[in-house]
Amino acid sequence: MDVNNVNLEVVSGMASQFPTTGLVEVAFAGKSNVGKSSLLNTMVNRKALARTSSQPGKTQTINFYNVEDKLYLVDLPGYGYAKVSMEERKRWGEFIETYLHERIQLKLIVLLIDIRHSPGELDQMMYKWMKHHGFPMIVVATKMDKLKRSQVGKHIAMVRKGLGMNAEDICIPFSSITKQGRDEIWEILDQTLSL
Ligand SMILES: Nc1nc2c(ncn2[C@@H]2O[C@H](COP(=O)(O)OP(=O)(O)O)[C@@H](O)[C@H]2O)c(=O)[nH]1
Ligand SMILES: [Mg+2]
Repeated sequence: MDVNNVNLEVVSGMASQFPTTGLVEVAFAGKSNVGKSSLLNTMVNRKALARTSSQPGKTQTINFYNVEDKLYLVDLPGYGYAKVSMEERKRWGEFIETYLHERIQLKLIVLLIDIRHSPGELDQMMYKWMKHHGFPMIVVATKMDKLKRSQVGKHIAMVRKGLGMNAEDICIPFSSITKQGRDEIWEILDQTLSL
């Protein structure tokens, strides 16, 4: 898709603030600092629309980016940030769960995993939980520019195995630096959403 118009339409801290336009949605989930905001920016050809941070754990809101009045890209708060209290963690879990369960317009979840490391326990939990509930999802393995090209295949296999992905499940290597993987992800969105 050609993206010219995109804007952060809704920043929500509670479900009553979610948009009511009915546009289809694609949500980005993953550990804090895995590269969700960077992926979002790359998808819409913007440098700093979604704010990226080298300090993890900042975003606790669910942010809806309106793309061409055709869909929302939805930036979910990252999980696994050590310096949050149990109380905050619980609130985070409930908020995300509410979002995932309530949105009938949610057509695809993109789960981000850092290509350099084996998926952690929280990644595995997230993946299993989403699979269990039957959400359509793909995995994007971020920061592939940090690996030698010759290492990419091995690391994708590691991510797939770590999450217990089936052969037909999709896992795309991606870099927000080189933009590798961007077109492939858009192709999947175009197909899934019939844009
Ligand atoms: N080398 C490299 N760094 C990345 C990539 N994606 C994100 N980063 C960096 O990782 C940090 C966290 O990225 P961010 O998008 O804010 O992660 P978020 O917390 O998941 O939204 C930032 O310093 C980004 O510049 C990537 O593909 N390659
Ligand atoms: Mg972010």
